[in-house]
Amino acid sequence: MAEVTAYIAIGANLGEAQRSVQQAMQALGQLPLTRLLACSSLYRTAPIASDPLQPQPATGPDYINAVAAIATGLTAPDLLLHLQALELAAGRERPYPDAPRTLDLDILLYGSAQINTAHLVIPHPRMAQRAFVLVPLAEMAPSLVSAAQLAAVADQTIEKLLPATP
Ligand code: PH2
Ligand code: MG
Ligand code: MG
Repeated sequence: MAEVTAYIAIGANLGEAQRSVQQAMQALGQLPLTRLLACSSLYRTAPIASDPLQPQPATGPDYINAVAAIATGLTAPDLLLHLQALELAAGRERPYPDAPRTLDLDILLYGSAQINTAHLVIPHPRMAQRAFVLVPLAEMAPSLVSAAQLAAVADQTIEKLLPATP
C-alpha cells in the first residue's frame, strides 16, 4: 500500500505529561510501516470541553499538546488500533468523558481521506474548534490552516512551551 501523510494530535494532562508527549512522538516513528516526518513545538493549553454546548467549563490540569506528522503504510483503522495500544501502554483510563489522561492520540488527517464510521471520523470532527490542534498544526503545515480558522479560536489559552525536536 502506498504511503500516506497523516497528522496526529497528541495530548496529556496527567502524570509526567511533557515526557509522555515526547515519548509518544518517538513511539509514532516506531510503528510498523511508519516514519516520523515532523513534530510541532510542545504547547501548554487550558482544558477545553469536547462538547461546546456543555454548561460547565472544562476542569482539570492544563494539557501538554503537540501535533506530529507521519508517513505511514498502515490503513487508517490499523493506525487507530496502534494509537489505542500506545494510549493503553501509557496507562490511559477512560472513567468519564474528557477525564484527565496520561496520553491521547487522535488522527486529525489521513492524507485527503474522508472517513465516517462508528469508530473513526476523519478529518477529526472537532479539530477546527480547538486552538490546541490548529496552532501546532499551522506551525508544521501552514497551508492546512487558514488565518480565519486561527482567528476563530484566538480566545483559547495556549502557550508555547518547548520548540520542536523531531
Ligand atoms: N482533549 C480533549 C478535550 N479537551 N483540552 C485541551 N486543552 N487539550 C486536549 O488535548 C483536550 C482538551 C478531548 O480529547
Ligand atoms: Mg482527543
Ligand atoms: Mg482521543
